[in-house]
Amino acid sequence: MTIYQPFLDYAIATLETHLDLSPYPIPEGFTHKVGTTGPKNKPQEVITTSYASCSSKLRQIRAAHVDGGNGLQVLNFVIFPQLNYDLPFFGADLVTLPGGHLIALDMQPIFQTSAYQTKYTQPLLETFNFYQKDLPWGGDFPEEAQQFFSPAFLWTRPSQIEVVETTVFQAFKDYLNRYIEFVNIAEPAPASELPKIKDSHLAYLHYRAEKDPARGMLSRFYGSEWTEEYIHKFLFDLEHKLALETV
Ligand code: DBV
Repeated sequence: MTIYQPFLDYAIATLETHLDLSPYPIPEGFTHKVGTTGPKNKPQEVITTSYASCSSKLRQIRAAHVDGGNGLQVLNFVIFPQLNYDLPFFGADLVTLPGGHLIALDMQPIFQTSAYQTKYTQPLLETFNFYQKDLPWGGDFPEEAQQFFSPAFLWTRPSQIEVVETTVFQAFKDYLNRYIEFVNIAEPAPASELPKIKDSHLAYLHYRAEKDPARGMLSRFYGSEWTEEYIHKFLFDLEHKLALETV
């Protein structure tokens, strides 16, 4: 069992329980990818598996789960709402490297207005403050990424794996359940808002695809051609989907 498999299992089971999910097609060659890393005399397999589904209000619910042994475990779990809802993105970036753990958990806003924060951050602040006591701020991260985060961004670098398996896991569950509550009460956005929502999704996805911190890591294991396809046609696929007009 990997560190983050319980997170993924919980997320899928909870989303299936509360939402009416449909499969989201995963392009050929992305569902399961095996590579190797490390010294020739002691190769380490790196297995990346993908999960995806969708619902009436959620365009893509997707996970990339990287299992590279004890020194490399990653779960990148992101939910992209349909373009006719003003819901935030649910973003979890859970990374274990030899140097320790990196945890990013947030509901990333599509608008940086106080009205939007009242609607989608305010209800989360009590939960955020509860966990921030045990999950101290993880320090610097790219300046250009900061525009995409909410005031409830749980960003932390725990040193003990027990903290990940308990406190971080509980925070992940609480954030996901709160997000499902937002989804259930969400109403379609007014037509006047649709162009702004689409632009915001494209800006966020363009940034994530271009600056994906995993690009170097994935390219090392699977080559840059496969990696670029994986990033642009699955992980952050809106531009590609719009080009095919199959959103
Ligand atoms: N990050 C991804 C995907 C991953 C992934 C699809 C498949 O978006 C993994 C895997 N993230 C990953 C790895 C690292 C990070 C780092 C492997 C470590 C890179 C390294 O240190 O070698 C949040 N993830 C990070 C960082 C941040 C995030 C802030 C540290 C700084 C950095 O390296 O960029 N979530 C991530 C992010 C945004 C977000 C950048 C921006 C909107 O929402």
